[in-house]
Amino acid sequence: MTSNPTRRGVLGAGLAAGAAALTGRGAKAQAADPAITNLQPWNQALGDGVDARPYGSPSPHEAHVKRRNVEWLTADPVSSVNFTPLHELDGVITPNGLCFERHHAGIAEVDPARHRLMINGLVDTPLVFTMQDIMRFPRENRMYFLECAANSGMEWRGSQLNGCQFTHGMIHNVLYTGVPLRYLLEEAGVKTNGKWVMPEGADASAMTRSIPIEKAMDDCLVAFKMNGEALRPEQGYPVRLVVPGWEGNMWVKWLRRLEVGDQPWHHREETSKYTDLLEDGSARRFTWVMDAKSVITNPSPQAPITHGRGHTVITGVAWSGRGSIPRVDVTIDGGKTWHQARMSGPSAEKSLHRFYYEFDWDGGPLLLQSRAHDSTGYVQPTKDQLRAFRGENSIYHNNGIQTWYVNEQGVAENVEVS
Ligand SMILES: Nc1nc2c(c(=O)[nH]1)N[C@H]1C(S)=C(S)[C@@H](COP(=O)(O)O)O[C@H]1N2
Ligand SMILES: [Mo]
Repeated sequence: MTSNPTRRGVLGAGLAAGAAALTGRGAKAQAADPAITNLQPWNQALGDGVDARPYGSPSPHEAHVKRRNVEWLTADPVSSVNFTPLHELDGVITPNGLCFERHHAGIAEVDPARHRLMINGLVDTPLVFTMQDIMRFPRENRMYFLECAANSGMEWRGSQLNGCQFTHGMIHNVLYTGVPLRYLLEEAGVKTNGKWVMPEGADASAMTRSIPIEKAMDDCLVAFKMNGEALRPEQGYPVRLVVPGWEGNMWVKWLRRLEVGDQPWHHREETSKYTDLLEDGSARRFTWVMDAKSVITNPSPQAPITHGRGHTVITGVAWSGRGSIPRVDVTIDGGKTWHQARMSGPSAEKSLHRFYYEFDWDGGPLLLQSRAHDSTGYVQPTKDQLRAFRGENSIYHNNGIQTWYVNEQGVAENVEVS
């Protein structure tokens, strides 16, 4: 392994003595750098006071860090999707303002005082909760990824979109505060023939999905906070369903009703779109769990290597709907040799994990890939392995290994190797 994360120079101190060790990371011997010798505007004037920014926002220098959509992907921006800028983020939490959005009828602007959550169907006592009622149940804090089943869906037939924001950005990872769905269902009393739960949204699409009662009683949350603050309107304010590890479509936003039934309902969405086509033209109707997946976020097409050869940090994210990610492998030569990446940050079930691989770039072309292993022992497949049993007609559940080609200039491109 060329990587040696313990070989650590101290930037800004002992430059002469440390020069040899530091050159690989780009630090220069002390010189007349105007960034050091000149006074900067921020050195010379008082800044804003504490009353200027009652709700803070990022530095203007970070204005390029934003959700983006792909205009040709959908007919209009109301029933559409935008993408999380994964290549601009680090750690495992997605900041609230950067969580990708997927709406079928735009963002519902709900007044929490007039919002109600109803439970009906096969229950002993149909109930109606106000937001205040919901918040009187014991709540829990849990971190989960939400991935749209269509994430990477444009890549089934070959590499298409040039950036991990677009190939993998239909995912976000949030610390939710919410009430276990089980508590609300138990309050209503599910009848013995109640086998399915249908959540319904309060937006104009009135989205519904069928969830088996076992999952509803297991780890689902009725969540009202994300990363400590109220849900954003884009993410379902004031309340959304959290269905850990399962496809994003089931995580109904602006949740207004939970119906309990004895069989799954027929939904427009799931039957027409959220169904996986197989090679022989048949469809598998229920694919709920998101299998293990990973992607290198840096370098990547929107985040080239700009520092030249020498010490280089590769990083990315990995996740699994079936558990945690104990291990990620990284290759820089298209899979000839694999290196075990370094994991850093919390390792929670059904949540994003962060990995790093540090190496000395010789300036030659690279073929970068990452491969996730989850806690069940499952290993992320190649795209060819996936196509072998799912065919090329699929759209959903593409968890194949992603390749970035990096040229001598450090420019990265979405490619496929086989
Ligand atoms: N009420 C409602 N819930 C919804 C949707 C919707 O359009 N309406 N879209 C679903 C889909 S397809 C996905 S992938 C996720 C996206 O959640 P997000 O917008 O927080 O990223 O919400 C799901 N819940
Ligand atoms: Mo979705």
